[in-house]
Amino acid sequence: MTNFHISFGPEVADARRDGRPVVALESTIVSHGLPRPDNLLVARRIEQTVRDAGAVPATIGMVAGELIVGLDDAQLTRLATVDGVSKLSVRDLAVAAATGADGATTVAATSAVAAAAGIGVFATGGLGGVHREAAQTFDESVDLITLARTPIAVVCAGVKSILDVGATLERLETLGVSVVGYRTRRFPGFYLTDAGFDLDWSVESPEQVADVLLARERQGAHHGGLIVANPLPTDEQLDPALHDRTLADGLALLARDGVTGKAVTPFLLAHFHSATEGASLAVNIRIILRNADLAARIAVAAAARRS
Ligand code: PSU
Ligand code: MN
Repeated sequence: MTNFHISFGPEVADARRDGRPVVALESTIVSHGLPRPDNLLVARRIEQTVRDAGAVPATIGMVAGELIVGLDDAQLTRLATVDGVSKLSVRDLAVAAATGADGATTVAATSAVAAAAGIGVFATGGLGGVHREAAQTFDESVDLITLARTPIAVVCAGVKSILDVGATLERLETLGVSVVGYRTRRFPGFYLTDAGFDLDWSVESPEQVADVLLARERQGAHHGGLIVANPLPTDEQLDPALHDRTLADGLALLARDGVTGKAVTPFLLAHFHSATEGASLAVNIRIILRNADLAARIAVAAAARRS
């Protein structure tokens, strides 16, 4: 009989016991966001980046119905290479566990599981958000609503530029999710350094983010997420003209092929990777590695505040 709890990888279990810094990582980018065979190599590099900055990586996912915080290399390999890995949001977790599924966790599911496991910092590429045409399709990522009620800091490069960024920022405000720019007052657009919107706050160092987390705990008045928006330097972003062309083509293909629901995000990301002949993939990888490094330094600073 399965026990349906969270299982911890040995490295993460030790770190939790000793109060050492841990960074949660998602598996949907590995199974559904990045093309094979780069996905597995990148997944390992993300973990190594977290280690190099002094924290323990906890990649979260489900293997044969077992929800794991801290996948080992064999489990990570399975989620990166096997066909039929489900994309798991929060609502899918229990069904997937009870049916013995293999699954990759989205930002929403990873945040919820990480917070349940007592992990306070999470690194990803870009959040889900409000899709263009959402007024007709109602397609808004549950990432937003989950962050409204999940106390975790998520380091990301804003939301993917394939989304309606302005509407996403409005929803984050309504939902009470804190948003700070890392050394910027402009909200980043994932592949692009600047999505064209101002932010109210910027933070200047990992220590300052740790101070925000401590203030939230002490105030006890806010129990949602904190988005730390970490833009790419302008000389590392995707060429904006190439970006705009690729996005227009991708949205047209989406309509032509009738892609809807949770297939939309993987479809558009795959379109970018093939249409830009790998340029968007290189940018995507840079984003994730930079976010993993910053998240680790925040986790280290937060652990130092606590000891
Ligand atoms: N950002 C990326 N690549 C991804 C995703 C985000 O750079 O693959 C994934 C995340 O797991 C996020 C999900 O939670 O896409 C959002 O999917 P949806 O739009 O269906 O909610
Ligand atoms: Mn959606």
